[in-house]
This record gives sequence, structure tokens and C-alpha cells, in this order.
Amino acid sequence: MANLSDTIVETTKEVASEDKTLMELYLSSDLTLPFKDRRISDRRASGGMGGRRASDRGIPDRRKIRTCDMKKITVLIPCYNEEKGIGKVIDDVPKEKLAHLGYHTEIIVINNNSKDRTSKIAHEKGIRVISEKKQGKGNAIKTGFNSIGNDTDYVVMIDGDNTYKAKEIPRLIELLEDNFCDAVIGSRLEGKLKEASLSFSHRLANWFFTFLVRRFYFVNVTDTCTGYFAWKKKVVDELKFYLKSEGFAIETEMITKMAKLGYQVFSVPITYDKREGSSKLSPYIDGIKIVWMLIKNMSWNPKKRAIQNYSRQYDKYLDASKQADAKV
Ligand SMILES: Nc1nc2c(ncn2[C@@H]2O[C@H](COP(=O)(O)OP(=O)(O)OP(=O)(O)O)[C@@H](O)[C@H]2O)c(=O)[nH]1
Ligand SMILES: [Mg+2]
Repeated sequence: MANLSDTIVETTKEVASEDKTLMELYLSSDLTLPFKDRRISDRRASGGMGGRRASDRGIPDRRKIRTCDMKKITVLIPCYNEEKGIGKVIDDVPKEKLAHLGYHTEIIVINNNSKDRTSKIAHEKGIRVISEKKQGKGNAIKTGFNSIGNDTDYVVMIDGDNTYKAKEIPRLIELLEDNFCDAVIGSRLEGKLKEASLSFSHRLANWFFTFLVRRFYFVNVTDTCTGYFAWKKKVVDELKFYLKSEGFAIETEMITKMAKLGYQVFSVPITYDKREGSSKLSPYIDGIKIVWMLIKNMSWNPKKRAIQNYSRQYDKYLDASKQADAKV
């Protein structure tokens, strides 16, 4: 220790003319500190007094993000007999990375009469599980939307079969956080398709549906049948009142109705892997429902629909008040 003190004293004298403080000396040296001083070690970690701080380099400084300042992401996972994939999807959600970026994460599994261990696995991992009795992915998503807390800022939807990679969530959120758009979809066709993940016929059908959406709805997306979405919460709050699909046409319905509602939707490339467990999709029946949804929504008018809903509610209110008057 004596040697260390001597070195410091000597060096201090040497650089006194340069007007450096003792602390700066410690910071610029590789010497081990003879005492614990968090201010000094912290400064060293961030590159010294003259160095650029993490926040200056575009990296959020975790010490500066107070818990109350954090935003919240709610991740919805619709599941029907997904015991093989659900655990992996939950584990893959990058909670720590998102916390570092300033986000809390809540995961909600929407279980639809699964006969396997889907619900048990999610419970064991401490995840909130909601049961929806009406079968179908569309029904599950609508229930999920109605279960989101008001404290949520962004909503993510991802399948439970481990085809999409939850660790890519930050890539989708970035576009929303930057206000680049209101909703983001993960594109498999412009992303990384792992071996045997998407058959040629499914790829072809996707190209065709995507062409129709781009041509007739003017949405600049590259994969309309994807199961990976992220929205600003305000979009979900409006969109949920207009959704009717019970099954796999839900994605097409959401994209086309978002376009009609005037929201900006873009795609980002994602990874798509071979599914775990068996598929619930009926290619022909669901394909026809998707095409019908595309045709039907071309004449869909959200304003007219909103007025219709409002006048229906108003009629109900008038009926109720007439009945109340009759009783008096
Ligand atoms: N809650 C609920 N989820 C469902 C239902 N049907 C499908 N899902 C879920 O929706 C997601 C997509 O279903 P998949 O069977 O993977 O359909 P797909 O991804 O279009 O087709 P594949 O390429 O074969 O995987 C999965 O997480 C399913 O568990 C349902 O009736 N209820
Ligand atoms: Mg799937």
C-alpha cells in the first residue's frame, strides 16, 4: 500500500502543472484503488471524467431510468395445445434486455380449451393465463385485447408454437418508439426462413394475399399472414371494437382495418422457424376466409360503422329511459 501511495504522490506532483485533480489521476491510471469509492469506479466504468457517458452514446443509462418512468409492453400469446412450444416462447421474451431499454414486460397466455399441459407450463413460469371458451385464434386475440391493462404502452402478439422469436421484440418496438409508425408486423417473406419452416404453397399464398393488400389497401407490408405484430396501445384500443373474425382471418382483418382507420403499418424482417407440435390451420378453408375478408373489407367504412354503433347505443338508451318513464 505504501508503494501505491508513493506513486500517487509522485504522479500528483508531476502533473500539478496540468491542473489535474487526484480523482482524475485515479481515473486515468490503471491502479487498483486502495479504498472503495463508488463515484470513482462508476466514472471509470463510463470512460472517466473526460469520456463520453453511456447515454451520450445512445445507450440508455439504467441508473437514470426510475421504475416509475418505465413503459410497459404486454405480450399476448394465443395458444391451443402448444405444450411443446409455449415454454420456449415465454423463456425467449428478453425481459432483462427490455428492462435495460426502459420497459416492463407482462406476458399473457390466452388458452383456448387446450387438452395438454399448455396452461400448466405457463402457470409454472408465473405467467398470467386467461381462458377463452369460444374456439379460434380470433376469439383468443379479442379476449387478449380486452385484458390489457391501461398502464400498457405497447402490445405484442406472438404465436405459442415457437416459430417466431420473442427475442426479436425490441426490433418491432423500436419503430413504434421512434414514432415511425403505429403498428409493426414481422415479415417472414423478407426475413430469415429456417429450413422446412414455410412450405412453398404457403409462401405462394402469402405472396398473393400480400399483393392484394398492397394493391388495394395501399399498405406497405411484405407478409400479411404473419402471426407477429406490435402496436401502440391506442391502436388496439380502437381496433378491438371493429374485429369480428373468430379464426385465422384475424390477421388479415387487423391489417386491412388498420389501413382503413388510417394507421401507418410497416414490416420488419424476422426469423421464422419450424413449428413445435401440430398445426391448427386448415389451408383451404382458412385461405378462402382470408380472401373473403380481403374482398369484404374493401368497402368497409369505419366512420359509417362508428355512427351505426353510436346510434344503436342511443336507441337502446332511449328504449331504457322510455321503459323507466312508463314504470313511474
Ligand atoms: N387460443 C387459441 N389459439 C389458437 C387457436 N388456434 C390456433 N391458435 C394459436 O394461434 C397460433 C397460430 O396457429 P398455428 O396452428 O401455428 O397456425 P399458423 O402459424 O398459421 O400455421 P403453421 O405454419 O402450421 O404453424 C398458435 O399459437 C396456436 O396455438 C385457437 O383456437 N385458440
Ligand atoms: Mg404457427
